[in-house]
Amino acid sequence: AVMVGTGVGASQGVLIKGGQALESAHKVNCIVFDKTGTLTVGKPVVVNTKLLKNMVLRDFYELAAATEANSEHPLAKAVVEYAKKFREDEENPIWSEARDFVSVTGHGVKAIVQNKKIMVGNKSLMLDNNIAIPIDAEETLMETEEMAQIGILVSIDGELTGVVAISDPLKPSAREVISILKSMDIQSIMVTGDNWGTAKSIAKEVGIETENVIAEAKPEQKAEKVKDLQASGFTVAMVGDGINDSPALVAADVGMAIGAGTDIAIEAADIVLMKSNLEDVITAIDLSRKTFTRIRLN
Ligand code: A99
Repeated sequence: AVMVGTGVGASQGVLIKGGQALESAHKVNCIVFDKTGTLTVGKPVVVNTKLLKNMVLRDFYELAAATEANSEHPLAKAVVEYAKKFREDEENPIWSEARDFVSVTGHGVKAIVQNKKIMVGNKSLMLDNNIAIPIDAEETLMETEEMAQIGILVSIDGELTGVVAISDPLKPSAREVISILKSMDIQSIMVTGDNWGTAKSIAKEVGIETENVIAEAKPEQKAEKVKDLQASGFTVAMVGDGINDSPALVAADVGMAIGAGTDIAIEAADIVLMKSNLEDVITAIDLSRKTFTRIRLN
């Protein structure tokens, strides 16, 4: 029956690495979810723009995207992707050359575009370059933070010109999955390395209670949380995609990795959701429940 169960799983895109994982899954009554890339898409997108100077949005994005085109940062990719919509030729989205590009790790980027000094980054990038942050920019930054977005600042020739709001959207099924798990008497918990503001706001959106959120967690702390829950009597599944989820995936009774995640997470997990669908957390538990009910009947 276990062989059948793992086979059925494989045919549904749920790779179960052995009988023990399939058996443990039917006892799971608590699931710890990583946030980024598990509950969220894991790929930030531009959701809003606030211009502080009178200028055309297309020109603003041309300067910002030409600068960001030189960076591999996920926020840079979001800006470049968004800028494409202002251009007819999608094949070649950047239409101005940037020179003297500088990347300031953890702060942002700078370059010269159309003979203008462009900077795109956070507050410290601006302050370190003696660029004043006006009150309306501060207010926009606070608003973005409240909505679990990242506000990045754009300056042109030393003047703050706009705030770009970027967010990593929830996976379309995330809210429903959490709600179905609740109806199955399975408690959901979210752990993330991100700050508390973003974490709480995403948790609210997805339907996880604030008391079941742990933010600013290091990889070892994710694993510790799993062990704490086990010590208080829960059978715990961990769902994650990143290298930093690996210790928790190993510690859990059932580690589930998102198929699109990192190889290290996939290796650490007992079950791999090959289609990267969050719904398959439920498929796996259902399958385990069916398999082990059947064994008991036989
Ligand atoms: C996040 N352009 C603009 N601002 C920048 C840039 C740039 N090229 N580089 C740095 N900054 P860092 P992190 P992350 O949506 O959260 C989903 O230490 C600024 O490690 O969480 C998300 N997501 O204000 O490199 C900018 O804290 O990446 C992400 O917040 O970033 C940034 O971000 O790894 C990634 O400097 C700050 C994948 O930069 C700190 C999925 C964006």
